[in-house]
Amino acid sequence: MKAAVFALFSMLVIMPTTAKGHDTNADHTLDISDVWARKTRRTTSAAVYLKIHNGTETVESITDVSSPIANMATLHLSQEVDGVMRMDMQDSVPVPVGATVAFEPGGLHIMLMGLSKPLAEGDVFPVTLSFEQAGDITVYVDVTGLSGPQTK
Ligand SMILES: [Cu+2]
Repeated sequence: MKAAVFALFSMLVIMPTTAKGHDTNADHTLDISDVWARKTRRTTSAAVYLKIHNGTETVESITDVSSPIANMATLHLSQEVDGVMRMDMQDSVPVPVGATVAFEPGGLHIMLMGLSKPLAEGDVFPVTLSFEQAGDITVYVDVTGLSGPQTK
């Protein structure tokens, strides 16, 4: 079971390499990359981060998110308001043509509530993003240590 999930994840890692070269505009696709979440000690909540590049010729917007490992998934935006950090639920997140929208710590994230188990480093689990035009796209989340992805 775990091997099957990992195989799917490997496919996902390979796909973006075939779609390299956004400059050429050869790929008219939504490119979702760098999908990760920090490990958690509890099952209360987790935040998922990723990048979305809109290589299509239509304005996109994420209207919904879900994951089989969470009771609830929502689009959240962390921001500082009057010196206090707060999280606001977003009904949708626009992804303009040619733009890359980054979900990253301190900003946009997918908030998962009520996990079926704590996230352990090395886990891989699916999250589905619903786009206004492209429909549902499922990506696989790579669970990292507390310091996030090691890119160096
Ligand atoms: Cu949140």
